[in-house]
Amino acid sequence: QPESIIGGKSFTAVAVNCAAKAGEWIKSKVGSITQLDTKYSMHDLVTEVDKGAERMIRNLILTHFPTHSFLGEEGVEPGPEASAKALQEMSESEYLWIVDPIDGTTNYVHGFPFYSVSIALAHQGKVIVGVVYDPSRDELFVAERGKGAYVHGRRMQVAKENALNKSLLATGFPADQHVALPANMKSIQALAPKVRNLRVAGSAALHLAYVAAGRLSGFWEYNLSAWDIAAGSLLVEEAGGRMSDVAGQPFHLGVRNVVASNGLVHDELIEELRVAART
Ligand code: 2AM
Ligand code: CA
Ligand code: CA
Ligand code: CA
Repeated sequence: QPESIIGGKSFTAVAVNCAAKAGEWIKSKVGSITQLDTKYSMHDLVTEVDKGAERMIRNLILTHFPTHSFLGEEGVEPGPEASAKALQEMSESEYLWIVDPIDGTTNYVHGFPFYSVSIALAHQGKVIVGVVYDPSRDELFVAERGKGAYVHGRRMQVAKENALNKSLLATGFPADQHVALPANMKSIQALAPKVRNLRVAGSAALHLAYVAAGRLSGFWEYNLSAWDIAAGSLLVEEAGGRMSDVAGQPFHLGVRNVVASNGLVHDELIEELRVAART
């Protein structure tokens, strides 16, 4: 891992430090949640650990960079358009930190060890630093724009599979039971016979990190928010992969229906999702 990627007091060093500290604290609280609330729907959980971790990260970041803006999942009004609204409000920010303190809260609450801390820094709307930390496995995924993506110092590269029938893919079950969930059930039904297998492991940020690491050839999910995907999108791009929306249009932080891949299976995946949506 080149010195520059986490050297000194750089943005990346602060992001890594926050993710490690918050992750360690989150992990120490596994099994001792005292307050479990629902937010927008019964599928939308939040604990005191989500809120405490976000506060910890926010304080650390703003201590280092008091002029920067901060967008965290637990700092906005919940709802389907929460992320779009916040991005709109913060569109003037030169430096914007985008944080999901626990991505995979449902897993966390149930002791299923697949959740992550996601921290990204965007400069004029473009992600320049992305860190995803998996406390259960102590895996730290780090990317800096133009400098590659690393897992614990080892350079990551996306998977080499060039067809869906040789690919392991992941997706997510959206919380919206009316439109997005039925739509993705159709996609799953269409894709399942065409791929080697599918996983739905419950953390979008970690799924993206796994695409970057070459453990998955692709991932798609509907109704995501900026904090789910900001850090992971840079991991994927810097590992040589491709990000887009579900129609194959260019990725940006406002995209909600996200497709990520190793690049080689991207068009095939988009085409299958398009066909599934028409049936
Ligand atoms: P979370 O754990 O931070 O809420 C799993 O499919 C993905 O969906 C996770 O990234 C999870 O993030 C997110 N998710 C869970 N509940 C959600 C909801 N009600 N609305 C939007 N995204 C949600
Ligand atoms: Ca949530
Ligand atoms: Ca999330
Ligand atoms: Ca979260």
